[in-house]
Amino acid sequence: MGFGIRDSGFERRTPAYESGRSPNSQFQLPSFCAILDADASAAAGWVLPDLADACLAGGARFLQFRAKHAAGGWFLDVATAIVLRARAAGAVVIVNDRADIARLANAHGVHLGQDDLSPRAARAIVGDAAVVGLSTHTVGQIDAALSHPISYVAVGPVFGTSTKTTGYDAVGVSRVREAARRGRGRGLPVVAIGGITLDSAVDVINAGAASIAVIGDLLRTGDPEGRVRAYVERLARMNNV
Ligand code: 3NM
Repeated sequence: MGFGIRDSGFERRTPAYESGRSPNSQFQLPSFCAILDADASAAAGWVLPDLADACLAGGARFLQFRAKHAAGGWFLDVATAIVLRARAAGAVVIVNDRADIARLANAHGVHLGQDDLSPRAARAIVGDAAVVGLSTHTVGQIDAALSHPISYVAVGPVFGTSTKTTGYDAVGVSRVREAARRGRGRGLPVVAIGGITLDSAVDVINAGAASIAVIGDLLRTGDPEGRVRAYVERLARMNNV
């Protein structure tokens, strides 16, 4: 399936980043990433596996599970439930921050923030074949990210967001364009995040993002399945024109 990751889990092989290749550089990221955020889901009255089902039914093939305030046992149980659903649907699922949970839940990889484990340390846990993404907010962080063993660089917040206190002003689509330009030379795709809505999705992809990641706008209408379908169809139309 996508990302060249074996269903049996993370395999230890000679790390690509030690041989100078960019890990997972052949990967084609799905253009839409549904982030299943534990706090936002609970506030909207959703149980996470049900929300995963809704997003998958709507056509999402790239999920991220994020639970900033969760206890480890609960986090692993829910991650495992989400991974089972995602794999059955042929979707990629990554875990925010926790490389240990990603590995134990048999997820495809991990999304890291600037203060989380370094990409190299996370890879020691999830393996060379896994997806490892890194959040960035400044041009300096984007440049530094290019030398890490990562699969994609995330850039945000593109627009104002009330979902996360990032400590950064909105960076705008111009920063997405800049990140895409810098990442291109390394074959590193850009995932854009922060305040993205159905109305702005096309502009963000047009600025060079390979993928957009969304939390709040999925939950806003009360119909995440329909909302995901609208994103997937709108982005698919871009490829057909
Ligand atoms: N990370 P929404 S912005 C989780 O800039 C996250 O790195 C960001 O939620 C970053 O789609 C953000 O509701 C919140 O704005 C994304």
